[in-house]
Amino acid sequence: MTGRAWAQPIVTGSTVIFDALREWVDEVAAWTRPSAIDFCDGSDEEHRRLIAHDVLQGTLIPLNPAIRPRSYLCRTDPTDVARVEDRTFICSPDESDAGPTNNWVAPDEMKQTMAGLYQGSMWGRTMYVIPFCMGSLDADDPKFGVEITDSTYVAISMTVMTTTGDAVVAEMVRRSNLLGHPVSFVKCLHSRGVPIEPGTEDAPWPHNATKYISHFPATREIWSYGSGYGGNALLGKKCFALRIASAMARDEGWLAEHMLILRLTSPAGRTYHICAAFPSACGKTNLAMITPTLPGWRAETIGDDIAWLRPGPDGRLWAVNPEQGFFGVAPGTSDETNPVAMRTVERDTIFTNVALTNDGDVWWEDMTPTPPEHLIDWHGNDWTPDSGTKAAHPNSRFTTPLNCCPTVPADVPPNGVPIDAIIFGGRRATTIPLVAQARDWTHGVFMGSTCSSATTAATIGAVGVVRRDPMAMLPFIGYHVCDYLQHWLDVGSASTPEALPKIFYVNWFRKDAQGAFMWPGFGDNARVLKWITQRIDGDVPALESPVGYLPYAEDLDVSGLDMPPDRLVELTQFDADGWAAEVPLIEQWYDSLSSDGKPVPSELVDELTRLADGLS
Ligand code: GTP
Ligand code: SPV
Ligand code: MN
Repeated sequence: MTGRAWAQPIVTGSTVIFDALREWVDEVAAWTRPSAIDFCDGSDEEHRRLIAHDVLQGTLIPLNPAIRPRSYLCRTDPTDVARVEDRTFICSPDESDAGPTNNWVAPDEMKQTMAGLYQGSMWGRTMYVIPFCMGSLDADDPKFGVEITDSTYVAISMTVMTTTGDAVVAEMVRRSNLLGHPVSFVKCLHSRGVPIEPGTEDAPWPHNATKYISHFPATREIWSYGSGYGGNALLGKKCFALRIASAMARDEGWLAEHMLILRLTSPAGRTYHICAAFPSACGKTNLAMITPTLPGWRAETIGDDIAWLRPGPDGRLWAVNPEQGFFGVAPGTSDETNPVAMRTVERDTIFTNVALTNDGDVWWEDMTPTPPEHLIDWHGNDWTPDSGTKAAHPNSRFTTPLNCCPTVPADVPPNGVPIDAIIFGGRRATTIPLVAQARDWTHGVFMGSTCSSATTAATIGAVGVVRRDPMAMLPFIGYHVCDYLQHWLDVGSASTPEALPKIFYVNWFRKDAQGAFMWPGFGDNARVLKWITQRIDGDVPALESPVGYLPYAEDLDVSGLDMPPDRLVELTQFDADGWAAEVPLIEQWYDSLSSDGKPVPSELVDELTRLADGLS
């Protein structure tokens, strides 16, 4: 392979940024001993070359170009299939800054351990240096990063998920010259930890049983070792855009959140911008790509996983999607549930851990009502419907550029869109109603802080266990959770109730006694969105309950739905028994959050007291 040596001049002008980069690249190369260094330019030609490399390597399998042009299947090692939360560390200088929801190791100690692991870890491999930008290059305050990785799959995926290469370096140089000093960038180091010893063959999916996903918020660095999968390895995503960015956001007065961004236009032509935070594999991509079943409503997709919300001079929160691509859950995606995603992945897509059909296409559970008679499953083995196993891994995913999605608007403003509503949610079979509106910002922050959800395959560990997941950020808050909750309150205090988004809580996942979902979900979630927009506009009354404003059943537009009235009532009403059981769990949760002299903010404790009092 002939990549470009990193030291070759890229743009003329200031060289300061290269000095900072060069020093770091040299240092990393001296530890990791790669056989070549490839400074990625972000060009299409380079993308094709890297893909060709991984096809030769056996990491990427070309799909049938007549069915899915320029698309590939990747099968990972079966033990490297999701984020590893128990191997994820927030290495703040002070342990009390990591708080009770994060693993902590002192920065020096972690760096010593990991520097040992990185010794010779890229031996025999190419080290890619990938300058990238989170957010538009034209934004007032885009955030820059450089990922060093020894994985071609990661290099390819980074060019799909972010803006990379020469254009980024040129912008870093331009801004450095304007500032008179080098722009800062997040140093993101990644190695799979599998050197190629002379005379040995490389594996299609090399990874190391020892894994570390370490963050150094004080110095804005990320060190990742051992995994090649998703959020463990594509360091612009969860590591940078949530964990490190949440620390930046705290310092700079904004919010970095695990949220989709949706633009919704009513039949009357009024446009709303909505952010929603649901835990991993709980419906963000699906809501971001919603095809409303209510006539006349139109939805556009601005982001599906991460939102950076900055207060504008008008006091409103302006949201940008810092990413350029989707890394979406495949299983459950179909023409019925998410036709927009099905159009999005028709071309230029890398599928990871899905099944392969006889004609060289992909398949996953529930993509079609009846599975094909024969497949090659995600392990590479023959599969039939009688196999009794999943053909695709439950956390199998598609990696696709934003511009493949037919509902992504062409003209998203670089500094974001003003947010009218924030929705929290999770996967709960009981208790949590279909939708509730917070009384005000503080109550909304309380709602967010109590978010709970059944765990999914997006992270290694047990599936289906209900856990608290504040703002859907439990695994992504880069500092003490109580400081994070206080920061949310502070962002509210810095604005006015009129300018702030209205806050809601939804639950698409209530189940009946037979275990079936009670709410149809997907496109029909537009019915709940309609009520939310009516509440924003003050067009519809609501019932005040201890858990916020609830819809009167007759105000939810269920026209055309086969929805028995008693089921709608059950979905929307306040469940006194359920909440009586829930409140002690929230109390326990709050008790577990106070640590290191940092209590849960008193305003939120007051909200909990108010809820408990409301029940009695
Ligand atoms: P991450 O990418 O892990 O952050 O996930 P996500 O929040 O984007 O979740 P996604 O939209 O990919 O949905 C995850 C799973 O939930 C898929 O299998 C979907 O089919 C399913 N799902 C999404 N929305 C709904 C819904 O409204 N109702 C039901 N029953 N299932 C849904
Ligand atoms: C999530 O787990 O929330 C994801 C997938 O979006 S990953 O990029 O692996 O974090
Ligand atoms: Mn996510």
